[in-house]
Amino acid sequence: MGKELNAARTLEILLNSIELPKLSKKDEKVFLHRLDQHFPALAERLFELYGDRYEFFWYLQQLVITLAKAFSQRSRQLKNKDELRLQEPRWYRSEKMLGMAVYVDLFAGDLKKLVDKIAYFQSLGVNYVHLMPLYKCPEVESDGGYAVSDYRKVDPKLGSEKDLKVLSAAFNEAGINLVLDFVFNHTSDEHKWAKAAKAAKAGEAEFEDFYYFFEDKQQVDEFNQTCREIFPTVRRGSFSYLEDLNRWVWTTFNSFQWDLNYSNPAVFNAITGEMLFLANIGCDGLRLDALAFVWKQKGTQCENLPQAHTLIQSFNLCLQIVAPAVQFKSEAIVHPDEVAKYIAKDECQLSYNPLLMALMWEALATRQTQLLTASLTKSFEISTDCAWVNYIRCHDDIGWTFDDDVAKQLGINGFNHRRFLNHFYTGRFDGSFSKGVPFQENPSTGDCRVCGSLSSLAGLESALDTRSSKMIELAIKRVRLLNSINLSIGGIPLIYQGDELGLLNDYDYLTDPSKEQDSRWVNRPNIHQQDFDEVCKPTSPMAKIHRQLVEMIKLRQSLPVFGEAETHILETYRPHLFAYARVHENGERLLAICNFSEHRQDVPTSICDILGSRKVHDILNREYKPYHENIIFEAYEVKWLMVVNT
Ligand code: OTU
Repeated sequence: MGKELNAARTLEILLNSIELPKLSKKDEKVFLHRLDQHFPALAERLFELYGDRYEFFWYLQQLVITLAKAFSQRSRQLKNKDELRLQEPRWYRSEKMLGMAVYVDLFAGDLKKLVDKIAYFQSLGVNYVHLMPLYKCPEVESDGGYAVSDYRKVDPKLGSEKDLKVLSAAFNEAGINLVLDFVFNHTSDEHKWAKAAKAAKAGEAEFEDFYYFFEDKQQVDEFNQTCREIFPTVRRGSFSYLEDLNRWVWTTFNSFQWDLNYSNPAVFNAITGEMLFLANIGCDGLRLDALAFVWKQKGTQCENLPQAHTLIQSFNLCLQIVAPAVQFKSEAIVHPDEVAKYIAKDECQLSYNPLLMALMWEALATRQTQLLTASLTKSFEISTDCAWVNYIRCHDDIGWTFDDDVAKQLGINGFNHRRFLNHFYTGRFDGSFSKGVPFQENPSTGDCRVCGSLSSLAGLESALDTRSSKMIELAIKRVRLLNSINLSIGGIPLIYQGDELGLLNDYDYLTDPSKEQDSRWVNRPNIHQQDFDEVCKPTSPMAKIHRQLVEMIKLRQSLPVFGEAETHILETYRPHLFAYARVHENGERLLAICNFSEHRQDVPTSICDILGSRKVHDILNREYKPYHENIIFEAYEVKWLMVVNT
C-alpha cells in the first residue's frame, strides 16, 4: 500500500470482499450509511497508526466484520435511542443533568439491590450513574475492579450478566443514564489474553504481542528513565518482572495490570469488540480509564502522545457507526493543556475536570482564589459540543495538576505549593482543618497525592473530634461552598457516593490486608442504612449538608441558566472571592460569587454589571432585599445573583 489511502475506494473493495451478518433491509441501510459517513475517517486514522503493516487491509476487514456483528446484536430499543440521541446531540449539557458515582457493592450490596435504589437516585435528581468497574476481576486484589479479567462477565460478587441487563433496562425506564468503565489501557494478568500470552513459548503465539514483554533489562531501564511513576509505593518504575517467564512486562499501575500493546492492530480490533459489547449492554457513557497512557514511545513520557488521540478518535468512530448514543468520558488526570486535547466532539464529548477539583481544594487551604481564577480563566472554556464532568471528590486521590506556569506568574512556586497542599491535607500543617491521608508518596521526587472524603477533607471530621459547634458550622459551610460550585459552574456535576450524606473517612480498609496498602480506600465508604437514616435527623451535621445540597440541586434543575449557558470566570480583585457568570441565550444570567475564607468580605455592586443591572437578588439564600454599595459575604458564603424582574 502506498503512502496515501483512498478510503472510499478501500471501503468499496472491502465490502465486496467480506460477508456481513444478516441484517434487516432497514438496518442494512443504516449501517451502510454510517459506514459511508464514518469509515473514511476511521480508515485514515488507522492507516496513520498501522498503515505500515503489510496485512493492514486484512485488519480493516476484520474490524468491519466486528462492527457489523455488534450492530446486528444491538437491540431495537438501543437502536431507537441512537436515533433519538443523534437528533439531540447535546443532551448532556442540560441543567437537568446530575451525576453520581457508586460502587455497586458498597452502595447497594449487589446489582439486584441497586435496582431498589432507583427511587433514591430520583429523589435526589440523579440521572447519570457511573457504576465503578463491575467486571470479572482477580479475587483478592483487583485495584477496585480496574484489573479486568473478562469485560463480558460480571463480578459474581455483584451478580450476573442478566442482572446487569435488567438494571440497565430499569435505568433506561427511569431516565437514568448509565455510565460504565472502559478500562482499555490494561487487563488483569488473569484475562484470557494474558493467560494465552503467558502460555506461549517465546516468539510463538499471537497473544504475546497483546502486551509489552522485554527480555532485555536495558530496554526496561531506558523506558523507566522517561516515564512517570504512577504507583511508586507498589513498585518502582513501570515494569514488573515475571520470574516464570524470565521477562519483564509493562505495568503502568499495579503489577497485576498488564498494559495492552496498541502498536498491534490486533489489540485495537479485539478491544473494539469488547467496547461494543459494553455499549450493547445499554450504557449511555463509557469512562475511558487512564486514557493518557495508551500509546508508548521510547524517549517520551509515554503519556498523552498524539497517537493516543488518534486511537481514541478511532474508537469514537467505531461507536458512531454502531452505537452513537454512547458518549466517551475522558479520565485524563494530567496537565490542564493535555486534559483539553482529549475534549472534542470526535474524541471525548465529556471529560472529568481535575483542574477545578484540585484548585477548589487549593483555594480552601490557602483562602486565596487567585490561582483558581487565573487557571480557570485560561482552561475552563471547551467546545460547546462537549461538557465537563465536574467533581469535588472521586474514588481516587487528589493530584495537584495545575499549570506551573500560571502559578509562576502569580509568584507561586509549583513544587513548594504542592508540598504545602500535601502537608495541609494530611495533618502535617498546624492549624489545618483537614483530615486526609497521603497516597503514593514518592521518595525520589517528593511527589504525593491526597485521599479523603469531602466532609473529612473540608474539616468536619476534626471539628466533630473537638466538638466545637463553631468548627462544625464552618466545615458544613465549606462543603456547601464546594457543592455550590460543582452544581453551577457549567457541566455535569458528579457527586461521589457518600458525599451527599456527608460521610467521613472510612478507616476500615486498614483492617483488610488486600486494601491496607492503598489509602484510596479511605474514601470508598461502605454505606449503611444508618447513613441514609442519619440525614433525616434534624440536628445532625450530615443532615444539614444533605439538605443544603438538595436545595441547590432543586435550584439547578429549575433554571436553564445552569445548563447550556456560557461560563465567564470573573476577576473580583478581592483575594478571597471567586466569581463567575453564566449567560444563557434565552437571556437568563446568573452571577455566582463565593467567599473562600472564614472572614467577612465585601465587593462593590458594580460586579453585577455583567448581569446588565445592579438590581439583583440572591436566589440561593432567598435574599430579596436590595444591595447598596457593597455586597457582603460572611464566612464561606455563596450567593447566586440574578436580576430582579420588574
Ligand atoms: C485510573 O486512575 C482509575 O481511576 C484508578 O482507580 C485506577 O487505579 C487506575 O486508573 C488504573 O486503572 O493513577 O491514581 O494520570 O492518575 O488514570 C489514579 C491519570 C490513577 C491517572 C489515572 C489513574
